[in-house]
Amino acid sequence: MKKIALITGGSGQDGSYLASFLLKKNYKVVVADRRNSRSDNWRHKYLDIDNMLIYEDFDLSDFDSIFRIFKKYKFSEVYNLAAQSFVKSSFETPISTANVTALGALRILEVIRITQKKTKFYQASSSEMIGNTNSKIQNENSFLNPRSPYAISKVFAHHITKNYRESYGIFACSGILFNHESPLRGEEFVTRKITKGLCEIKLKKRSALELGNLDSKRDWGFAGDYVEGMWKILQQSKPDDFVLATNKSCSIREFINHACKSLNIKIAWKGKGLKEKGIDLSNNKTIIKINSKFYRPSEVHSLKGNYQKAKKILKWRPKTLLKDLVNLMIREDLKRLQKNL
Ligand code: NDP
Ligand code: GDR
Repeated sequence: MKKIALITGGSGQDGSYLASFLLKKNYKVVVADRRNSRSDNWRHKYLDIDNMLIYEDFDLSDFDSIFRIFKKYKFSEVYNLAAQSFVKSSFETPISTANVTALGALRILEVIRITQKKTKFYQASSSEMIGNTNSKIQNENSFLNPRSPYAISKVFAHHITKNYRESYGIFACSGILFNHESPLRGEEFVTRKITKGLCEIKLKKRSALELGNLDSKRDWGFAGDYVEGMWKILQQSKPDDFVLATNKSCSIREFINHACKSLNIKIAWKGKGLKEKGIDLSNNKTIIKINSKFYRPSEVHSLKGNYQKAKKILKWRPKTLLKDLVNLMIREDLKRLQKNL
């Protein structure tokens, strides 16, 4: 009998890589999403898996739609990846973010408790829960000081997952994942905004790119590596929570430097704060400008994850170096732009 996995948010970046990974492991994969999320299905087409998945319409804010899917299939594993996942938007839509990102996890856990207590549950927890911290490197035991409605919603989902594990014996786990990127990253997130924007500048399709705070530091890995960690978390004999990260971090400015190097653009930085500019030394043109509209009301300044527990117990490690990740994202963005995709 094939194992059946449910992926909520299966049309997003992680959901797409996870679906591809689970298909290779011979799972039957059910992708649950809002229908509009897959109108062009570009991520599944990119991975060539769009004909191999079962699609179910659902909304994480709607208990009935979750219940209906659980009545139709008996799941071995459920990966709850659906969320309003853009931190900046959560300041503008805090209530709907909490409804989906916080209560959505509880809705699924309730359905599992009522209907399929043996189903294993994975919650997509986030390093944003740790928020601002005095420690240079963070792990599963770090103090949580979330800085956005998104991060606070993830803290609720994280704790309720632990509570259902402890109260009802459900195999419920959280992966506390630090930022992970790929050519399938949404264009609103800073890495993809940078790789796509700089490729457009290189191809003379735009003159400059506007960004917000360049000083914040993130620990960036490759999404394709992280979905393997998600699966490994659910294959253990005991349910537990794990950090997946790279143990390295760099600022947004340094990420831009990597991307410029990949495109053979020589960039120099001038000015500070809102007046800072990135200048293309080949023609003296400003290619990076700062716009205060991309700043957040409260920022997470620096994150770097310690993945020792995952290394020891899951035998997981990140395989892709940041430089290779940037090169991959640039290569794919150039290809798409040249084909006008
Ligand atoms: P994406 O934003 O790419 O994917 C999230 C998916 O959730 C989208 O397909 C989205 O669909 C769907 N979704 C949003 N709201 C609802 C809803 N009400 N009902 C059903 N589906 C909904 O995120 P990622 O793939 O990058 O991340 C996956 C998960 O991991 C998220 O929960 C994120 O918060 C978390 N995470 C991500 C990290 C990262 O660096 N990528 C790090 C740590 C945690 P739509 O297109 O319609 O909005
Ligand atoms: P993050 O990712 O908030 O870490 O959440 P994002 O790429 O949005 O921001 C990273 C940092 O870049 C700064 N920044 C900008 N960000 C965006 N999006 N656009 C800009 O123009 C810009 N300029 C500077 C931000 O201020 C921030 O400091 C991601 C999401 O995937 C979450 O769902 C996930 O939980 C965390 O990673 C871990």
